[in-house]
Amino acid sequence: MLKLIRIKAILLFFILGIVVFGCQNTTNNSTSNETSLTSTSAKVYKSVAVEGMTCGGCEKTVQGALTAIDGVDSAFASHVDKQVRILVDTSKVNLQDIQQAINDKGYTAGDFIK
Ligand SMILES: [Cu+2]
Repeated sequence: MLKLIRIKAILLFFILGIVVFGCQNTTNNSTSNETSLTSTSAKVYKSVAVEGMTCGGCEKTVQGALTAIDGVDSAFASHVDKQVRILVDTSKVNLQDIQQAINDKGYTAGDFIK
C-alpha cells in the first residue's frame, strides 16, 4: 500500500515535472524568439578607413551614401581622422557593400578598423 502511494507520488511529480517543463519550454520559446529578434538586428558600431575626404562636404557625402543603405542606422565621417564610424545591422548589410558605397562616391575605403 505504501509502495503504491510512493509510486503515485513519483508519478505525480513526474507529471508535474512535465507540466513545469512544458511551461518552461514555452517561456524558453518566447525568450529565444526575443534573442532571435535581437540577433536578427545585429547592430554594431564599425569604423572604416576612408582616404580622399578633405572637408565637411566630403564627410556629408560619405555619410549620406552610407545612411542611404538599408541597415545603416547612422554614419559619422571625419576627414581629419580619415574614417567613418557607422552603426550597422550586420544581418542586413554586407560590410563589403559599405566599402563599395564609399568607393562609388569617389573615395577609397580601407579596412574596417574595429
Ligand atoms: Cu570635401
